[in-house]
Amino acid sequence: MVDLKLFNASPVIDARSEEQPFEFFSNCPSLGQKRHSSHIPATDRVRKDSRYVKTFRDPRYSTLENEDLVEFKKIVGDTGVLTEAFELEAANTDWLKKYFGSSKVLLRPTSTQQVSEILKYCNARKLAVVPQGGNTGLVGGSVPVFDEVVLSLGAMNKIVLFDELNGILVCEAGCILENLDNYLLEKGYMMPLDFGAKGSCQIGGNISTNAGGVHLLRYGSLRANVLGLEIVLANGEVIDSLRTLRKDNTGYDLKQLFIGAEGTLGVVTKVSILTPPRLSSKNVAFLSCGSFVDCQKILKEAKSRLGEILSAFEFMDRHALDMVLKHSGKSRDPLPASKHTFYLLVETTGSFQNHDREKLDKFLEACMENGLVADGVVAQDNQQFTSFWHLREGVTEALSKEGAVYKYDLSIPVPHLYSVVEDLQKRLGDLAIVMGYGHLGDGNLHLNISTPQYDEKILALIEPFVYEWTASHEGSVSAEHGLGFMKADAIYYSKSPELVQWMAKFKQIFDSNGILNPYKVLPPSALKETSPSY
Ligand code: FAD
Ligand code: 2HG
Ligand code: ZN
Repeated sequence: MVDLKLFNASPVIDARSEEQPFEFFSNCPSLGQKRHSSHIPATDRVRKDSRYVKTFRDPRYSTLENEDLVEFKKIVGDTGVLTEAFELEAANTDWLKKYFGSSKVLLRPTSTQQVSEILKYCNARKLAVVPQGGNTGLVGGSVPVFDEVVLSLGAMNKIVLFDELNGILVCEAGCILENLDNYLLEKGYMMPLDFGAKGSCQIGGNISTNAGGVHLLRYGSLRANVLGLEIVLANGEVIDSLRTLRKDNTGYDLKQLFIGAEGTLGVVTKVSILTPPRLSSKNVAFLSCGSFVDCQKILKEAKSRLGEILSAFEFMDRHALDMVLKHSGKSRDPLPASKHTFYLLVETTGSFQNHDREKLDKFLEACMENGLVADGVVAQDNQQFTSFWHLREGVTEALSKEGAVYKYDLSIPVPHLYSVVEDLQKRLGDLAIVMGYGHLGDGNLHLNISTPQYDEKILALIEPFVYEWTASHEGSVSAEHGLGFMKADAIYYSKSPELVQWMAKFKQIFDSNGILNPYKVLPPSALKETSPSY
């Protein structure tokens, strides 16, 4: 038996800081979301991304008029049309408080029919529209760039049915991920995806970003778990592919086009999803490790020794851990004896605790004997389980409290995955703290660069360096967060011009007036080539 230290971790839940130094408008209610922005002085509402300078409002789009509001009220009623500045502030501001729109209206439909009528009207009027879920996206995809109409799905939050035999859930797109998981808890099932924003993000947003998260390693991507979708196209047409079949090879699988389309091809209104059984035995080990090569060897050991019970394999470097420890008051270092360069969080989920624990112990024993693990601890109870997970999932929030953060979500072949962090730290020297964390089991690095404030000169040192580095190592510039507004131009680092042209053709088919989420995902130049109206 491995002699791992016990650690009495304390609970580590903290609210997102309301003390952010930049953005728009005045005070605002939360619009039903858990987190929202506080008042930020007008002088600080500087758009932090230089892409704004290069992006011009497309003159093909109409400007909102009073008659439009009258029409919208006919569709969704007075309470479904929000126009006060204080009501719009949160919807115009992204989670990072880096991207700001200036929409004058937010619509809250309560049915597919209403979404259809809204889009039909906006398409005819050429009013641009941004579909918005929980607004937790990290690439500026969920907020308007200019004055687009915000179409919020939050009021469409009903569960349609749950098939207890097969674990198939059908629900509306605005259901919050954590609420769905809590609903399934009573039924003995769980959502196949999980990540830090679960308390605010919506299943429609998850599907539209093809969100990954910490359990993709075990349960697969949303592409594998989504069985059907109901989608409203830009012209109001409803595509009903809301099937509940596990297997269905009749023709093209059209729903796949809308998974990960970031609201540019259609609005997801209903979802049918396969959910795995919730198993009773869970363990998590928090390990430290001296080198990235050793982290990889531990991953290999985990795959072969834990096999079917391995449910997460996450990593973070010391900078990332320090960031959480600094900003999350109640968090404690589980391995305080000495500092190490890397930390791993290895989770198992199974149905028989003795069996699972024995496997985990054997795995840890092997890692210790081979000198791969420097130190480690296994959670002894739920509180420790939660607090270990908070150390990993709390990094994003901690970073947002530190100051400015430049975020890159990269897929890189695992042997090279951490080299970009080291190369960038060398390049930036004392100007920034460069850190890496993420879903090592999936080859997904979250490269984050923390600086006191946003600075164009620092951005110029990071980009295009990071994108070129990633492309030269056969990686992807978006592993799981999408392209949004931030990375629309960067698509060519991961996709050939020919593939981008095919994407633009699909955009033209589904949204010929280009009203859905403009300036996102595909660069306007790519759309101009396919559509004469651009
Ligand atoms: P939004 O942010 O509102 O929208 C995201 C995109 O989807 C936008 O382009 C929007 O237009 C579109 N959209 C939203 N709803 C619909 C709809 N119904 N129909 C059509 N288009 C729609 N992401 C991961 O993949 N893995 C992680 O581990 C992860 N961890 C995170 C942790 C934190 C603390 C935070 C803040 C974010 C994290 N994210 C992660 C990013 C984000 O939470 C996900 O991208 C999430 O899926 C977005 O869901 P949302 O409902 O907030 O969508
Ligand atoms: C995570 O895995 C999220 O924690 C956020 O995808 C990553 O903050 C980030 O860069
Ligand atoms: Zn992630």
